[in-house]
Amino acid sequence: MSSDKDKNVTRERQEGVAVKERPQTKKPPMYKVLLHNDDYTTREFVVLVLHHIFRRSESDAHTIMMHVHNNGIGVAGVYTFEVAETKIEKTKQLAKRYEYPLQLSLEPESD
Ligand code: TYC
Repeated sequence: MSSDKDKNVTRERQEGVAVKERPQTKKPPMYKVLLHNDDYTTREFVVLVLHHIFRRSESDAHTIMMHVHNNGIGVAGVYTFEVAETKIEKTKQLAKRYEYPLQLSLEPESD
């Protein structure tokens, strides 16, 4: 069986067209969504957000919320840029509706 690379080399030879030798397997850049502590947002609301928007189990949601409560900041999840932005936007809208000052931010995963 001839490999993709062999097919590409054949095409380059026959048609004079350079073709990428590797299929696009490169992983997209990933971003951490950070949750910030404050004195006004209720613990229950933060757990609700982590469970329903960030798809954490109830138990993980509670652990993450307590981590943020105790340390000032924590990771809600790691996503591609678009997914991260969408989750941040949904959370901000929900927080606004309930008049909580909950803050979130985005950070590249590798730094
Ligand atoms: N510190 C808040 C309280 O005691 C709870 C809280 C946790 C708020 C995490 C924000 O990202 C947060 N009610």
